[in-house]
Amino acid sequence: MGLDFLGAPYSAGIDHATFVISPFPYDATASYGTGARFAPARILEASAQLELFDEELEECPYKAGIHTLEIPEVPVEPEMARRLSRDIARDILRGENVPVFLGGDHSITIGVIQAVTDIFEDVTVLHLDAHTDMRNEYQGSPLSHACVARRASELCQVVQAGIRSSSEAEWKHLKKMENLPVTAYMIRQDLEQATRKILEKIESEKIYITIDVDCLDPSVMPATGTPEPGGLAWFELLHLLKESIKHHKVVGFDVVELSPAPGLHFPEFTCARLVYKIMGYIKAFEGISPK
Ligand SMILES: [Mn+2]
Repeated sequence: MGLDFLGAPYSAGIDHATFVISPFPYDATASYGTGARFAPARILEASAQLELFDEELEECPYKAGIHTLEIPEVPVEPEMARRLSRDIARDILRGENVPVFLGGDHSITIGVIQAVTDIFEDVTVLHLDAHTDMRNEYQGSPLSHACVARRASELCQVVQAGIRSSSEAEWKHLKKMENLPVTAYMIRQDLEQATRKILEKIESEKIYITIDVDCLDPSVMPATGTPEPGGLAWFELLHLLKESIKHHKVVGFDVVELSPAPGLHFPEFTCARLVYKIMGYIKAFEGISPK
């Protein structure tokens, strides 16, 4: 039996969906804590506990239509996994729906962004993460989770926020490209100014949002492979997302790198809530009505 986001009674058929949830259980490239392959099922299970009404928006975002795909068998081999995430994303985008990928480690985003940039000429990736992920290759692989932003930057503009961990080589590369990130420290110092900076940097109308949950502070999100202290608070993240979504058209998004911890429920619930908040913002600001 399949798992539906929010549970079967609130799921829409694919023909009536705005959002198509694509669980993608893959973590073969994780380098430190693994277990992200278990995250999609945990997030879907937790989502059944969500309140359907969003009190901030005063509406029920699920009415935009949410369809959940079956959890696929993902090949371990990185190139095959990349192709599968690309093909799934392409099918969803061709159906004029918004893909919502649930990782999995961050490498799953590489294929998705390939599909996005194949279909949309002008799109910016908004990348929320503790890490720059700008390595050209990592542990011998150009498809590692540590290379996601680098691969994306070869295809389109990448705007990074929440960063607080980078190698010297990655930082030098970003500096040379005149594309230094909006750091977690900048966000904590002045949220409004940091938000304006992100919006100023984004050059296109369309955005794809990729959220490594380690952008959040470990006190908010302890269950992730590579936690870094000093991350975003919940409302800081929501504020950045809300303003970005208000001013741009979101063509898809993903939430990756949850690594469920036994006995600790709240991280997967937090991910489910995050996904639902983003859907709510998209529905509210883009004026999506039920199909
Ligand atoms: Mn990260």
